[in-house]
Amino acid sequence: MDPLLTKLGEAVELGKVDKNSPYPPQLKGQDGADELASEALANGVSPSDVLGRAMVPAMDRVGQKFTENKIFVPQMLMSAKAMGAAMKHLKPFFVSGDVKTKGTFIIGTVKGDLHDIGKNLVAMMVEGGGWTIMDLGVDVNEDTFNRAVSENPGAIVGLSALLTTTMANMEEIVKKIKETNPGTKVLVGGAPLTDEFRSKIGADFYSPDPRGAVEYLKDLAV
Ligand code: B1M
Repeated sequence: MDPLLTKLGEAVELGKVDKNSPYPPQLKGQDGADELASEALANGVSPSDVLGRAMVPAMDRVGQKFTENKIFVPQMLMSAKAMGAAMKHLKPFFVSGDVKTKGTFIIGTVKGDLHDIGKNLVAMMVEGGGWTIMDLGVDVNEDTFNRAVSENPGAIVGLSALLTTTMANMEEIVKKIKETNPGTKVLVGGAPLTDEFRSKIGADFYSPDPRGAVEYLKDLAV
């Protein structure tokens, strides 16, 4: 693997945001995720390799260490921050400059859930697919989703959840959207979800990754 990708993976895993960040002490003065992602892209490494071979596996390692009680929430937060610093360099590659005409995609992480990295990636890729994005952020309840749908007739909705506890909240949100705005298509995703769960809660489509979301939306473009 490209040594820059190895270093980037380590920076994300250890939560080294940029060169100036003092954390973690053992990487003091060294490039962080910010510089390493920028350098890898400038050297011609593809954005999908930067994401798929360095950043996402690093977050998996973070999750694994958290499960094993080797790290705790503050370290996870630093890794998320480092991931965000690297992601900002990827955005221009995933988002085209095309006029956005395909419709509006409303996306949010459901109530109770603060994980936004996967949601942001989906938003970025869907935007790159030519959609106007309305990002409602994290911890979004059914009323906020509903208001956004009512104000944007015909919009498609995307719900993200990363916790087994918060994925249960999707059911209520889907129900409310479908009751108030019948015919609205709702797409769901996030690590703990399955298509069986999607079917149980009455959502229209489940995608395990941003690519599947983009493909699904292609068929719904106005
Ligand atoms: Co949290 N966390 N976390 N966390 N965290 C997980 C999810 C966990 C699996 C870690 C673990 O135990 N191994 C675990 C969940 C266990 C479970 O429920 N099964 C967990 C836990 C327990 C918690 C807390 C409860 C910890 C605590 O406080 N004791 C707490 C909950 C806070 C809350 O939300 N209320 C918590 C907090 C946090 C931080 C805030 C510290 C931080 C999030 C920061 C942020 O997002 N800004 C954090 C992090 C970083 C993680 C891990 C390490 C990484 C998540 C991530 O960003 N992955 C995570 C472990 C892991 O995932 N391996 C973990 C990278 C991202 C690209 O992948 O988000 O899966 P992902 O998105 C993917 C797909 O899922 C999909 O596409 C994306 C790209 O491929 N996708 C969609 C996502 N949304 C989609 C929507 C779609 C379609 C596809 O359509 C609409």
